[in-house]
Amino acid sequence: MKIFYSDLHFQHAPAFEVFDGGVRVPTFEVPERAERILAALRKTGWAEIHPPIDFGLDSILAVHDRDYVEFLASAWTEWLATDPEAESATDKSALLPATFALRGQAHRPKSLLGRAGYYMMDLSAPIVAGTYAAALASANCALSAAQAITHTTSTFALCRPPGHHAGKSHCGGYCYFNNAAIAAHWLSAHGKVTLLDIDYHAGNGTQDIFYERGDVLSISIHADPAFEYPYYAGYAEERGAGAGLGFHHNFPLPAGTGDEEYLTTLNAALHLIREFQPTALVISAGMDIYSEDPLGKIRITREGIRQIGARIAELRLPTAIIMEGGYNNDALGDNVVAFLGEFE
Ligand code: OKP
Ligand code: ZN
Repeated sequence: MKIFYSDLHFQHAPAFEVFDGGVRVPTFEVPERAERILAALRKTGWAEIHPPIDFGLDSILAVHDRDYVEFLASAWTEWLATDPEAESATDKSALLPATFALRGQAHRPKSLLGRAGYYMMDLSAPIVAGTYAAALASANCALSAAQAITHTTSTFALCRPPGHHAGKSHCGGYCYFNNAAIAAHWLSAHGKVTLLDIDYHAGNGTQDIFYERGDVLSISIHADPAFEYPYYAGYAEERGAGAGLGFHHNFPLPAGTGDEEYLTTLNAALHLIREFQPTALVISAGMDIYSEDPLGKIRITREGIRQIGARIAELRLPTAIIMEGGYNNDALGDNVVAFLGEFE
């Protein structure tokens, strides 16, 4: 299997994120995650690791608003310029605002902190020196995987940072560019596409991007946002709008969901995919559904993860598998290999 990986991800390593209650904690989304996955893949007999191809900004601008992309591109330099000692000062080691725009009452301001609060949905997407370079490389891994499935069956993009919380014009939840959506949009030039998101968290960014499109069927299976991040999207009644009405599906799950209930839900999602008859499939593959994940509250075993992979692979569609979350670093590599192995 072709795997797309870039070591530019190392350049994105924020020291902290902010948790509920204002607690500053070391970030869960660390470079070690990608290195653990890479190490596990290297031990298999089937992983061919390739650097990504550079697709240029147009493929990203097809999904994200230009002003948002420009913000990400210049934010760190602008932040440093506000204080020449910024990089070494702990309170300036990342750009993170403390004020956020309200829906329906948002003027887009010129000031850097004003724009930061306008484009960020939360305190889990700090911008550091290498964020933009790493996010671009991550999107290029997803695009390379998308292109590869036009002539092979399945590929894996070892994306870091992840992407599914990033919308047309916002970052959040460790995500800056929506890698899977960028890949799905690229593939949509060749026919109907399905994006299936199995990350533990609802793919609110992906929902935002495809909500009014009928040519991309987007489906997300996740912890119920009634109790879990991202809280404001991912509900079952959100089914798309306009030309996209009926082409978005959310499957919220209760805390404690186990393999059997998960697989029953997955079957319903797979049924929708078979009816839609896409020419290609993109998977947002988050391994935070795992029972021992520090951020997750559902209980999928490694055998469950393998079975999820097996059932999706049974669709026999060209499939670009895009890495999203998963924070149990000791188990992450083996979980990814268990899932991917079913597509080999
Ligand atoms: C990214 B992905 C903790 C705050 C929420 C954000 C989680 C982002 C998950 N109470 N932190 O979907 O794995
Ligand atoms: Zn997640």
